[in-house]
Amino acid sequence: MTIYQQLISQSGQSKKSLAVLVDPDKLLNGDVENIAINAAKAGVDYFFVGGSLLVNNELDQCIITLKANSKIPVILFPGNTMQMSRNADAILFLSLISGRNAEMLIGRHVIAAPYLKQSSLEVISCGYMLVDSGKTTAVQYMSNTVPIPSDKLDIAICTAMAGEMLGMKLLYLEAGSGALNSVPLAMIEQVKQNITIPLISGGGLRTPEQANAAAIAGADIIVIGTAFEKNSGLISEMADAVHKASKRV
Ligand code: 1GP
Repeated sequence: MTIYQQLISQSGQSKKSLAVLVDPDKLLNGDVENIAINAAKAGVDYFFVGGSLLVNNELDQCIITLKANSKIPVILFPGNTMQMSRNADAILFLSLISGRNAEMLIGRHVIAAPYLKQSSLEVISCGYMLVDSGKTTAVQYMSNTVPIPSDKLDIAICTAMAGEMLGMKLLYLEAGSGALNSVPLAMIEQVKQNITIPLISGGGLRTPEQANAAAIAGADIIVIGTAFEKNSGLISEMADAVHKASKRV
């Protein structure tokens, strides 16, 4: 089964997943090892690996360490075309559909396509929607795009609908790593009600209660990174909070 087939099957059964975001620049190799061990114990579903700007060339080592210490699938979550690695299992092929920067909508993808074609990475197209979070985030600055205002639910809904109609396999509602405010629950709820593909959400989720609420609102995958950078012991509580939002059938 491919990772995407697994995602579709879980979303169809209203099973919620936790993805731990690992930014190789923010962690030492020992920290990555701890995260992998704690995540495996906690039953974490996915690792997302990447960052808005990586300067330390630690991406491959980070993935190797995650894989050496767990069987959790590693999905690239690239901030740019430098962040590709054959050691990962899959890549979120992100098109920044909330913005109007052609490079982020299709330009970088043209550059990445031949590499991806030759690799064995599973390529999963993903409509990436940046939502205003109260301050300028790294992704907003680096992508040179304007986020969707957090109170404009109609814009978020129509953007998500257009993304699905264009053939995106996933949608990602993103407040940005370390966001002041996470994506409003009403926005997650409304977007989910208007699409049929799985929904990812993350950015600024710091407590198990917040993660649980975002999953109940409709996110199929909750992504958390910053909260684990200082305390990887929090992973098991967060995983429980997300998993318990699954509907019992
Ligand atoms: C960023 O949504 C993720 O793309 C995770 O954000 O680091 O704030 O948890 P945090």
